[in-house]
Amino acid sequence: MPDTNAPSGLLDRLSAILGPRGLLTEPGDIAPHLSDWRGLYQGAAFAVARPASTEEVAAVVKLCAETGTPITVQGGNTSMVGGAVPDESGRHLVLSLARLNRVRAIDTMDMTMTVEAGLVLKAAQDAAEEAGCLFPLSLGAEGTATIGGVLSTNAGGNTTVRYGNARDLMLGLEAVLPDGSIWNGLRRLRKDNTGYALRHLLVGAEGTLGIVTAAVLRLFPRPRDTALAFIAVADEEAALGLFRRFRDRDESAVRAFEYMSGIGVDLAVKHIEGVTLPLETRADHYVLVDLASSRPDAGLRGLAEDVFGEALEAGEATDGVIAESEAQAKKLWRIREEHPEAQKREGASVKNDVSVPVSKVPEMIRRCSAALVELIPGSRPVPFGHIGDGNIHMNLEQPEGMDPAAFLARSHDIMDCVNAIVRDLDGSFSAEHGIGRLKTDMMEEWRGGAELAAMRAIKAALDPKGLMNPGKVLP
Ligand code: 2HG
Ligand code: ZN
Repeated sequence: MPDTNAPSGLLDRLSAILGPRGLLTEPGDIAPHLSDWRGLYQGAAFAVARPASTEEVAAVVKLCAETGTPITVQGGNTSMVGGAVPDESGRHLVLSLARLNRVRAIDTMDMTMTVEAGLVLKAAQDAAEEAGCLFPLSLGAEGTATIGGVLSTNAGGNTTVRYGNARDLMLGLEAVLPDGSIWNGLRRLRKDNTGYALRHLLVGAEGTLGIVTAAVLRLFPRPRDTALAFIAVADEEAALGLFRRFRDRDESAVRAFEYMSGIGVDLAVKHIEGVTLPLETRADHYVLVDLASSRPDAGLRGLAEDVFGEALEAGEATDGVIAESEAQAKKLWRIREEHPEAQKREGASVKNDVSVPVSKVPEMIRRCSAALVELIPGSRPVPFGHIGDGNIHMNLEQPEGMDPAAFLARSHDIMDCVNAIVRDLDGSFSAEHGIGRLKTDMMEEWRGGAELAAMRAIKAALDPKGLMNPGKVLP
């Protein structure tokens, strides 16, 4: 085999470990692994390894450690921050976990599920459902994103308000460390205070400290009563006020509480087939309230009607609809879930995945929107997202008619503009999408000093050769 950018003889040795199905070297086969969904990066790699077992992952990593070969780890390649694509050098091996996708075990007494890293999130949800349980992590990319990816980025998504982030849904991990050793930490314990929590170090490390190969996930009782409301609200404060009303009435029932701006919904209606406004008149602000309980007699529809009525009376809500069926609930969710796709179709947009304390969300949205329009006249702020946990996608759509490339050239100004306000409000410049490649240059300013020094020390201790996902997370 020709050794392009690979160290001499490496491809043959990889091929011996992985077999013909496990190694891609043809440019056409490799291509889909080199660019990201947003189209921000176009990388290069000499091959894509597709191991089918943890032992094969370990053998590949060992060989890379021996030959000084950088590895880019890839799950479903749905990163919003270029976290899963290699750089342009062509020296990287892409290691895809796609074939490591088995459900190893489900235990409905322990309420755990042991699954491999390449299992698609939706498949994990389905497996839990088949066992009569719920795996609650839910996000737009769930049909493609994998368990290894959502853990490595500590993904949040729509249900953080109720179930926490990916980290909170994980009890144990199996991983291949940068020297090629296999760490089996697949413990399904609710209590396990035994030194440093290595599992929590790997969650959110974006593959820079090792490769997650399997995990023990927490399961929950499946919902037996649900209700979904799409409500137009007076303004950002009213959106938060409504959240408070639901939370105060029954905190455990709120499975998701999402905010959408008028323009975000307009774009979804404009660009996405089958998405329509379920209300008679357009509003500037909407929320989607998703209620669920494992109690069949929870009376959630009644609760939704009561709280909606109270909010109407108080002038917080101006209009709304409560889903009459599962099909209608799905349709209402689509208005929210199609936001990213609709923004993409409208033109160039810059994403700002930020979080602030929940109480400060209205101020953040208002200040950022005003500052962005001042920065780029005619640009269109499209804030939307997980208001119940303080994570808003403070995105900016290009002005109509502007050259997309000229708009994208301002990306860093746009992000800086939002970040300055978010910082003033004690927030974070990356809420749920991670750092990847896009935000490494923000780490010094936001996490510099003792925190970044400790991160660097950890990286140097576990991955002294710097071969695991180089160029990601750390500046
Ligand atoms: C979502 O909440 C995702 O839909 C994507 O986190 C957000 O496109 C975005 O900015
Ligand atoms: Zn999101």
